[in-house]
Amino acid sequence: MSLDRFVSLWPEQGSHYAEQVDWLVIGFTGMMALFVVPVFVFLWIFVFRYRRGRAALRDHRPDGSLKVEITWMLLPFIGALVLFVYSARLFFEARTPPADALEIQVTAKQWMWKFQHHGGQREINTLHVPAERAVKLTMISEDVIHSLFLPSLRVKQDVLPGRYTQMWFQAERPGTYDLYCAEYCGTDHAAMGARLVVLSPSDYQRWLEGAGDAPSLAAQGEALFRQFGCSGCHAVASVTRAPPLQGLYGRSVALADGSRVVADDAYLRDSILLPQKQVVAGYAPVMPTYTHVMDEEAVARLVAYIRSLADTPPDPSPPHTEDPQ
Ligand code: HEC
Ligand SMILES: [Cu+2]
Repeated sequence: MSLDRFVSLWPEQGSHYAEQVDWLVIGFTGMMALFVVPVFVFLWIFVFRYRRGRAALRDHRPDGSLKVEITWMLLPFIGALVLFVYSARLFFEARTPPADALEIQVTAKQWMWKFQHHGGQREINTLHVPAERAVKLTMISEDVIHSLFLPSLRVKQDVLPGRYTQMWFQAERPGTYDLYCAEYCGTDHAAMGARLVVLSPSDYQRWLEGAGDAPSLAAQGEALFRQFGCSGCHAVASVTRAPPLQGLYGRSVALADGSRVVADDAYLRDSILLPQKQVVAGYAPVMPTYTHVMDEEAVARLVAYIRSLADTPPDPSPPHTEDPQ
């Protein structure tokens, strides 16, 4: 293991975003140097030229120059503004995953990383992704706060218990990159590392096929939906009145307290684990909580299943008709 792994002036750049972040750091450092270096240069010149006992001309001190003062205020202001605009752009880019990003679900726990792919493939402490493709991670913790850090891609995001957080990146070149936990999370925090394996698109396709033929995440969710008795209430013909879940994802839902909320991943998760938190308008708050019954990975599968129903039209009547799909 070389020193380069710990201290590196030019760390590996795994994405276009990483290059831009580095330019921001270089730009900032450069601008600071532009301010600091002249101050110290003149400081030392004057210290020597005008020190006590030295025969120097001390008359005709200038007592102000508007031009100089305006210049030294305006130039740093413009410089800071340029950096601000550049970094704000990067900030928005980092927080706006492209709509067609490949979605991967991440569950962190002391002290490991678990990944679930859309197709149902699961991995622990290794994550395979394709190169040249935006990848969006939806992350949650089963215990304390962790933080997923991919130094070569210059992205890092806290992973919290009880709340989904998201992060996206697009690795440009195949290779293996380090993945760290960047939030102290207990005894084995330092060992909570993983590998990000970036494959060429065709290798990635091959990997997906070779990684076992588990049913897709949504299909696994559908199985849980029956196993946990959700269908007993949510199926069209059920006795208990519960809202149909077809076409729910992405829609705006009216709640019993008069507010509205968009049914995104976080809303679906909370509906399953904390059903009393947001009760749908017009329904009795009779749904049981599943907090101690299923783990976050299972919830993520159910969310994937309900998402897959997004394109199914909400059609509660007439009962006893099977869904065409
Ligand atoms: C005892 C009947 C019952 C069971 C079992 C049940 N639910 Fe519900 N569910 C309801 C009712 C009633 C509502 C509407 C009131 C509310 O929001 O709590 C609801 C609301 C929801 C919502 C929000 C729907 C919307 O339109 O916004 C989701 C999502 C949901 N349930 C998913 C599930 C899942 C997943 C399971 C199984 C793990 C499940 N439910 C089990 C009765 C049930
Ligand atoms: Cu951790």
